[in-house]
Amino acid sequence: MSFTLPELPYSHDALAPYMSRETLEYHHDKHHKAYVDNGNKLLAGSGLEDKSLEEIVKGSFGKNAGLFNNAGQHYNHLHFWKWMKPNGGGDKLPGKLAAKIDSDLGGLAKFKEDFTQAGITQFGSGWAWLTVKDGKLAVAKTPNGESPLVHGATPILGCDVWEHSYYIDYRNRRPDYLKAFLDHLVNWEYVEETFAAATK
Ligand code: MN3
Repeated sequence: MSFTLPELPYSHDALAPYMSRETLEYHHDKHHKAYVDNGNKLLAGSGLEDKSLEEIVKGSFGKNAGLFNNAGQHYNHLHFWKWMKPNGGGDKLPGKLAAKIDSDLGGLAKFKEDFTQAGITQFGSGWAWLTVKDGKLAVAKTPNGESPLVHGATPILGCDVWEHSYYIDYRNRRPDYLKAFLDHLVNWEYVEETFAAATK
């Protein structure tokens, strides 16, 4: 396979004021594009050319750092754009997912608290995650471009806490960015979709 930069599923203005046009122009059009371009260069000759993206991420982890960083970030960002939507967030979750968050994570309020803490306490660049592992939901964090995939889990929601994701709109206020992400941006229908795929 080769990596391709997807179109955003909404216009560059659609997530404002919580995520601005300028942030999406840099983040999607430049940062994600660089992961795609560099990933394609590093994929050539790696021996993983005929694998799926998930297999490339898992197969390069700990073995080919350059390819792993770019393929991992490509995978993470492919989903990140879809994990957001205009007028997203809030407390209205699809029923099955809401019930699972109640039973595995102690309810939505507790989940939001733990997810926010994961994002705040990720030192330097990385991601906060909601994952499915062995049929159970868990909150996690990873450094840099690392994905829960390499820890045997499937991410069903992720928030990019690299500075390129929030510094234009929030400066150093990462907690405010995480709150806006949960309150106004999360596409819970897409989270439900990835949850259903991960648990079937
Ligand atoms: Mn990013």
